[in-house]
Amino acid sequence: TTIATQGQNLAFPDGFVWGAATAAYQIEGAVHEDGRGPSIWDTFSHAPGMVADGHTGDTASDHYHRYKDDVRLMRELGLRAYRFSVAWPRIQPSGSGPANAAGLDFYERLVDELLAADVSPYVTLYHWDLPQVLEDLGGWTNRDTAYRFADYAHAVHERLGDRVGTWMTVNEPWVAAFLGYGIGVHAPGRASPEDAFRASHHLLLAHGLSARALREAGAREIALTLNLAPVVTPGQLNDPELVLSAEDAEAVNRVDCLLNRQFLDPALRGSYPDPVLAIVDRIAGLGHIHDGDLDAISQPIDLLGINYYTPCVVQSGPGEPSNPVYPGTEDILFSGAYAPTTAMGWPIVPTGLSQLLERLTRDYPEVGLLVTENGAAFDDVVTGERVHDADRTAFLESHLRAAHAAIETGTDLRGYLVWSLLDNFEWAEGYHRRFGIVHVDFDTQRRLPKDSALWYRDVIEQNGLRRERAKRPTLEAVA
Ligand code: PNW
Repeated sequence: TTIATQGQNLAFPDGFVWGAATAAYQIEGAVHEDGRGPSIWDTFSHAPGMVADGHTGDTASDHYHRYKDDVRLMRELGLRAYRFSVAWPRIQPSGSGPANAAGLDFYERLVDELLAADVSPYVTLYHWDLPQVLEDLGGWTNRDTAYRFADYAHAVHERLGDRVGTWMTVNEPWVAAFLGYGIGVHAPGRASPEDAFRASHHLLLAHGLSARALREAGAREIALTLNLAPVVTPGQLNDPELVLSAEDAEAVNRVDCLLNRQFLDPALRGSYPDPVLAIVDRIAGLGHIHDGDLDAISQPIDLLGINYYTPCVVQSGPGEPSNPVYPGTEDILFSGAYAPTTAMGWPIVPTGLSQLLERLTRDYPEVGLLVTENGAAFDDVVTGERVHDADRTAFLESHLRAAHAAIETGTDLRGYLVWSLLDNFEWAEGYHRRFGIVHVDFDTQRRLPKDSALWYRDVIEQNGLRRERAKRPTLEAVA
């Protein structure tokens, strides 16, 4: 059968990078193997009450043992790139000192398997699994952690640099700092706005110091990956041209500074925006921002990685309750359900992606852009040998159309990576939230490509979207 999709045929630029993404703690399992040390996510997930139903990453999607099957799936889907993260505690079990050869061996095997399958490895160096020993010394609130991170980055590059072209330093420092240290719903589970701002700066410093080390070692392409979102009022969702009251404009700007520009400006312009400095000064003081830090943080980078899921909707007026994830916004109201949502409760707003890409192009024109994560959790149902996840396909298609619209207006978008290749450990939600385009049965570890994966395979093969889909066979499950 052919499946009709809406709208026109859309071709993407030649060489557009189609791929998918994962992260070490979310898929690997094998937490005690080959000398891996504990990370803050082992500690956090094993602490009672922190993750839904007490789920942990002990086994996860068992990718550590099944990476060959997983790479075969990637080849069958035609992925050109695979973004994965290296687990710091596999490389330095206690966060510093000589590299653990067995840990590096695993990633070397994975990279070689990817290259043999003609899939380019895109390596993230930090996707939230800080070695527990470093947390015991203060974690990201300790400036020294940034220096330890640069050493670790250097060690990974030394082994894989001849085969890996694209290096992503730190994934989503906002989430790591404000969910991990600010409100404690992520590891390490601390709830202190002051700690969050210190952690945030040190994560940026870790980015800058590691970018410098990677550059000196000859890395080809260096990126920072941020969770970014357009910040708008409820009225602007329907009418982007709406003129805001002075109070709403100030509320929008303040939240935009905390969520987006707190990271974009230091990395790409070498400065913090004034509203951020004012809030940091009031809550944490500025003593942790040393002379020279912003020079280190603003190392030239080649790519900005964008993780986009949903916009951030705010207006002036007392927050009820105020949103502690954004310290210094007690007088701002955050809104939730203004559009149909995914299983995460995140409203689906594809135009947010085109808006975001166009804004980045306007305000930070120097850096190339790559969507490093976009995707959705839905309550998938396995029916026989299929998962008919039409909702996920619609989500991905609408966001690709938005990405294409931004390209047409001049955005230098180099590629698009779906979050995620596989169903996996969704942090505080455990295994209850499925983001994969490939279904994982967590009892048997069987992989079954969902309909969205088959659709994505066609998109990649066509280098874009077509009105009609060709008739092609489904993919076999992998036991
Ligand atoms: C990202 N928020 O996390 C991560 O990079 C992935 O590891 C994760 O699985 C994916 O998105 C889906 O959640 C986020 O609360 C977690 O704004 C939380 C937020 C944003 C991103």
